[in-house]
Amino acid sequence: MAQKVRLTVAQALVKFLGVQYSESDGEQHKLFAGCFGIFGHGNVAGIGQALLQAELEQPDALPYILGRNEQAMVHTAVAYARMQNRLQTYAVSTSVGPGATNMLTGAALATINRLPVLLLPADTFAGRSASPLLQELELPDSGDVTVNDAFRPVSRYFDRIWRPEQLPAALISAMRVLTDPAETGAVTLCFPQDVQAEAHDWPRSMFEKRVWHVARPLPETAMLEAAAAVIRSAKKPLIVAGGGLHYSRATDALAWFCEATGIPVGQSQAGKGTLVYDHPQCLGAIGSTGTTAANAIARDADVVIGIGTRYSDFTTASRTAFQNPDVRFVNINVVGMDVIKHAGIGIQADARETLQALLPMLDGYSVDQSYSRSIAELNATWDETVRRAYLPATQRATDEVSAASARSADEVLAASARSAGLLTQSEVIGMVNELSDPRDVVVCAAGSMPGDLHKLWRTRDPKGYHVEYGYSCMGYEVAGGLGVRLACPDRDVFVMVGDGSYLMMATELATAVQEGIKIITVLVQNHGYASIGSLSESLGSQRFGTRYRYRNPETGRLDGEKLPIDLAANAASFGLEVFRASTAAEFADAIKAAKAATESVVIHVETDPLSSGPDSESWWDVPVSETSTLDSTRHARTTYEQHKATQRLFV
Ligand SMILES: Cc1ncc(C[n+]2csc(CCOP(=O)(O)OP(=O)(O)O)c2C)c(N)n1
Ligand SMILES: [Mg+2]
Repeated sequence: MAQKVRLTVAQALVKFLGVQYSESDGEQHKLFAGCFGIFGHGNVAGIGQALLQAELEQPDALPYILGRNEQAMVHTAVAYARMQNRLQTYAVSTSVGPGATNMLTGAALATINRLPVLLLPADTFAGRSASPLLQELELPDSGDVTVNDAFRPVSRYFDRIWRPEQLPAALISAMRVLTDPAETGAVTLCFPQDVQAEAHDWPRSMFEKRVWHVARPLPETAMLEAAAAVIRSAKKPLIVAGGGLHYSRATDALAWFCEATGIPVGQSQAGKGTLVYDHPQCLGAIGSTGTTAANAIARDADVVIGIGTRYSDFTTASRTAFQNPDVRFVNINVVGMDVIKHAGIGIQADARETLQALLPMLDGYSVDQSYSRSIAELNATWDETVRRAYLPATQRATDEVSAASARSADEVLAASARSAGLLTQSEVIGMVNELSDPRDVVVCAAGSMPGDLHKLWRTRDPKGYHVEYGYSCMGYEVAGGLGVRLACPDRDVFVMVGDGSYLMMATELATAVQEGIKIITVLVQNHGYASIGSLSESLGSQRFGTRYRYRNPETGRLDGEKLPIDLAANAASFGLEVFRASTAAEFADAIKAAKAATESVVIHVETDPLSSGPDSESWWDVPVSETSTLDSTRHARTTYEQHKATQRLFV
């Protein structure tokens, strides 16, 4: 057999991707479930031809899916990778210019969330025979810069295949980074249009099945001992659980560790589900959108054990969550830059391996009974808060009046009158939670829902909660939901999307219809940005520019009537079944019908934008103007300065 095989660069790329596998715990997975794409002149003849040839000759090697928006295709791939614990992803092929740069936001999202995705933007001619091309960036001072160079800071590996000979080395480097737990993120390989179509003689070995082992770096004994000594000294320890625990598949190890030691767990957005909501050591969400239980424990904790967390500002309440003057940190993470955070004792290793090695070293250690009792009490209080938040607004009002912590009856009645007829967002979340199956997945990314879901969603399965909050990107929701469902066709996927996010990118509903992929989209209409509106109000900016209203000819401002936009009709235009729910009963019926459906469904529900979820007793650092002509801003600045004074840097 000839040692060489003659193929174009694009054909070689597609053939290579089809035989890559990841391996973890002895199990192999196809690294690329397929390739998303949108064709333009930059990729239609090269990579497009190669994908066509592959579809006809080997349909399962790298199935092609046509998306509607390049950014959205990256979201879908990333959501899929997250559900598959980073062992599988998709490639995404685009044209040159705008098709390529449309992926930049997706690339940043992947890299920030540390999720693998292979981006294949086309690039302008290596040979420059016809420059400047349609959509080519021309710079007077450099000849080798294209718009694709913008991918460099948001990619964990970036390469441009100027010559066919470069391809094998570039592909090997790309696969290594995609399957490296510490380095993974967006990997970008740019393919100049002319090079894609160029033929070359490739070594046959390049197209043999290749298995990429996903490493579990082991902890060093000395660091384990140092960590064990600190934990043993702790009276009020707390674990901060991040997404790394999921990717390491360490959730069982975490449960054993907590049960043996009694150490409670607060969860970041990515770490939610690492313990199920009713596990005795689960304090739920921590930080700016946390539960009062997790935040009370965090305030006094003397040892904080961060596992697989980046300690984002939301997780640490902008570094105000931990107020014990003697607090110390132990950080377990595969990523070096996370291990050193908060001047912690760092174990740069796999979470599961580390928990398994650490547990015997803590033999005989347990938190004392009074600490366990206060954990149980705090959890019971929060559970009651959630129960009340799930109630219909009117019922909640009466319920709250009778509760010991009730505000004045007048206030409660005013609140319920204001929201008369409209469901509250907490109620909507509660109904979705109660009417979904434990293994179903809730998906969200931006707006007021991520915070409410973080606090209120009762996660009953480790993978049942999927909120993208590394980049909190409006428009992720529908596209991400598609990726989740592709990864888990046996779970229903509830995409919770605000009207703002829906308007930004609902396009992949078309892809869902095209592919017959079922997602249940709960479209929460509140006529603008409830999230940024309430943030704006709290910062003295009076909800400026956060409502979807007509420009008022009398005031010249955006304070006219509500826009008549009908998003339910818009959703129906995709060829989907749409339910309009305005009462709790209608909403419940719609969820039941959606569960029974075999195709994608949209549930349109209008909610009260002014009714917010329960308080986290926490803070988020968003600086307020130091000087202002507005009273609202001056008051907010005073409050800001009070909070700012409690920030602790731990250097
Ligand atoms: C792409 C993008 N642009 C802007 C923002 C800032 N932002 C965060 S939430 C939000 C409003 C979201 O509105 P909607 O989806 O209606 O949710 P709601 O706030 O009403 O719950 C904005 C503009 C963002 N997160 N992502
Ligand atoms: Mg909204």
